[in-house]
Amino acid sequence: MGAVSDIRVDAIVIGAGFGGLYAVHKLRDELGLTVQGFDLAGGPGGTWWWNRYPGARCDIESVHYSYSFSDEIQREWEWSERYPAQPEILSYLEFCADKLDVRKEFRFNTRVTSTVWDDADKTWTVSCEDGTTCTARFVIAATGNVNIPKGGKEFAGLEEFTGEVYMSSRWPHEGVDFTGKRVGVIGTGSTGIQIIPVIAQQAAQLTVFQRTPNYAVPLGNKPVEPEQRRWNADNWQELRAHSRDRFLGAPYENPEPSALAVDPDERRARFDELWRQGGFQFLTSSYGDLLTDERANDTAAEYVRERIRETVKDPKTAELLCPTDHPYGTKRPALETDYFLTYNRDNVELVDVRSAPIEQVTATGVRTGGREYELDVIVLATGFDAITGSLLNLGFVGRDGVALKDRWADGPATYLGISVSGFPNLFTITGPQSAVALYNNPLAIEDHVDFATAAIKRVLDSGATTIETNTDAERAWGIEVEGILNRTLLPKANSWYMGANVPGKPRATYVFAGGAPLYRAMCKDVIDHGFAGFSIGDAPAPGIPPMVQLDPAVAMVVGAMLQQDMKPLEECTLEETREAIEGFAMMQNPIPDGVRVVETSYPGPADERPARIYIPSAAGEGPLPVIVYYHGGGFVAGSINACARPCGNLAEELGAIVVTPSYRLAPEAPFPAATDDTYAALRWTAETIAEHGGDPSRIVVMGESAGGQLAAVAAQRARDENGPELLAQVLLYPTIDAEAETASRIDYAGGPVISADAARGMWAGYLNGDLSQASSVLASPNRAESLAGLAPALVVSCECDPLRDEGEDYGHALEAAGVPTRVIRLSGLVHGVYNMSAYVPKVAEFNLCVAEFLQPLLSRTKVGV
Ligand code: N01
Repeated sequence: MGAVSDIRVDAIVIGAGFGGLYAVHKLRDELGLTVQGFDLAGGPGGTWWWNRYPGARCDIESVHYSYSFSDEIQREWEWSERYPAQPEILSYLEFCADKLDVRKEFRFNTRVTSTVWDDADKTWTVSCEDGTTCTARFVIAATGNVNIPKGGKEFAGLEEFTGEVYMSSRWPHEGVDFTGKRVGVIGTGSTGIQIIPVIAQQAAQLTVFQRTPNYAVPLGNKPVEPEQRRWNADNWQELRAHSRDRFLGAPYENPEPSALAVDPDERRARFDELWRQGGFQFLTSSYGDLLTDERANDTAAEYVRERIRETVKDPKTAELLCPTDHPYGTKRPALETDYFLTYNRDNVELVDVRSAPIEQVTATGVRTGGREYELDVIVLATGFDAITGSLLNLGFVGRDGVALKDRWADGPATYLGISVSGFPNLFTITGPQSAVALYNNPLAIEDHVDFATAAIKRVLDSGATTIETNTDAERAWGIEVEGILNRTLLPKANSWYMGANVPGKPRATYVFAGGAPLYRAMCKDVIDHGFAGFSIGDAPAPGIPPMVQLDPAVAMVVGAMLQQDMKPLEECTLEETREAIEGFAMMQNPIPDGVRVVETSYPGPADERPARIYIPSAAGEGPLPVIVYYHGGGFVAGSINACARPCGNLAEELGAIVVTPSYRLAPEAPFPAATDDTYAALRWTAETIAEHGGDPSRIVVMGESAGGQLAAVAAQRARDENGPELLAQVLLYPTIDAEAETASRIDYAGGPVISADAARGMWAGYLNGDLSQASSVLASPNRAESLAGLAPALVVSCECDPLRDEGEDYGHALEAAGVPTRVIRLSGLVHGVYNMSAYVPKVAEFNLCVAEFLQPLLSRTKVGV
């Protein structure tokens, strides 16, 4: 394209890597827009155009590190190695650019200097160093995350050095000949680990200046045989299936839940196997708690250290190479080919610049620790002003003249990592706070470009000119992303993930660490709720969607469920539903030591039924209050086993005896079997609990979910039939009415965790398909003629629960009827969460609410919370 000074198009795309090429294709070929692309590089390729250093190679398998949107591209391109080297990826991207015929839309060798919003015209104007300006309604910034090198600013005297200086990411196209030279490499991140073994083979002497030793696992690269190459290209769909359902966006085997739950031999065997196999699977397919539990992480970290000590002959060098100051995987995991072996070569020396930082680059070398290392060449592999650097470099100025660099002075604030309030019509592809860095990039990029083009289409279809997020959405997203990050060990390292690798850069939340499936589910929820959190034109923005309201710990549980390919409950068979509900036991804190468990039974109306009694360690100080607890499970599932751990904890935390009766489940035993059993159990408890040290005059009936409904009904039966007199009723997110038509059943129709449809299905099972039975007060306690005279009630609801409102409405109706009642809503929580105590710290608030509520009622014995 010739020199153009003033261009006007529909959309501007900045960057010609994976993101930019695909964005131009989508905008031009699917939306029919005119597009102008810019890139400082001399051609397509993005990071792979710049990073030509020897050894540069991707460490996600070639068949996974490629576009997935085009069947044609997938079939026509064959990869020659398991892990592609830079020249092959560059050729691939050139091939894609030609195939999509998008080169012609780009101006290469063009530096963008500013990108400014005109609020009157509702357009962006990009200005370039060569004088070109370009105006468009939409801008897609596809500038990548690691492309602004830190350079040599941190090394005093570098400009005095008389030898050659190279930056890994600005490597000369003609290559560098190190033969016979004394070379110094600074930096041992992913780049250093790749470049060092290659330079060592050529140079006369290689000195590696290491500040932080890095964990590295074998890459396991190998050529792909021609026949296999063809097969891979032809069968890409099979090969890549489930990629987007896995944490890293590659179809790796799911990990075992915990490194601490297996014995050391088994764990070692698993690590051995994955070590032999090579690749990211050592992290992603070993144990699911490596990035969340430091003790679990230590097992992997120590394994890597052992392998380093085994490989590196000189014990001092080996020790220096062993990382100890950050957990494994908290800096971007590196993968290596002969990296540690390289330190056994006579021409390689490792220098610790942590204990003695580089003092000065002199005319002839590097001075550190009082010694000068004479060098002919210095290679800087010191990393990047990552994630935000490339965006800030584009000189964005948004609405009201606010510069992005000022907005982000304390760290980035975004919505989904793709949008910034005050910067309308701008989409940042894999921007800060998106699944950037922890999601296989080509797929992450495709997702973002798809999101951006869907948003642009929505704007155009609606006749509006702008789409913009707002500060509420940014705040919600910021809390979510930071909360998730803080549930991981990532903040324990000074990495570029944390903004901690560049002096003066704010340490903040730059990455979404919840994995690809969770991130995708959140973005989908935004779209499904009408681009929730975005205003299109003058229309008010729909509020934050359920997935973005989640407590971060709950969000991580939901993410784990998505990775396990768990079916939604409404699609499960009865057996699958029961299995899933029993599976919740894995997510609960264990029963505290000291709680005594008595297995017993009670006479139900149809049969003798099992029951369990939990007696807290404080027992013996006099008769204790008693909680009769009914498990949840939608009347069709659940058991006294599935709720054993919550009940044990409840007993200990409240200093109360907890009785859990089993009850008959539908559909085998439909309505009213469950209420008949649970009421019988209540009466039996009142008659017999004194034998176990319980006080029959202080009985609380309590239940969770469907168990909450059974508790509410039992409280009514105790009032209306033969007692007992109750101290209180505690209803945890109860379902109250099969036919409830509440706002929460609409707003949270899709859950997460339980959907309104799943709840309806369970009710249908309980009522034997006969919804007319819902009018019975034994099914719908809210339909009682009067609620007066019932036991004081506590209703604890979860914000993100389709059944939230019916429970709260029942609480308010009790209150209106004169029953002392408290209704407490716990924000960010979901239905069923009481059974997730091991993963969701906020679950502790349930028992705190119960204790606080019961305290004044239990005047005779102190509740031991
Ligand atoms: O950069 P880094 P990178 N004095 O920031 C050291 C991608 N990538 O280019 O850890 C002394 O990770 C610094 O030390 P420390 C990938 O996402 C992918 O290696 O800060 N040392 C560290 O050792 C990767 O994560 C691939 O103490 C200094 C190193 O320089 C990202 O790019 C390959 C220093 C920088 O490591 C960046 O990797 C390559 C100083 N003043 C890269 N300043 C693949 O796909 C910095 N260091 C395989």
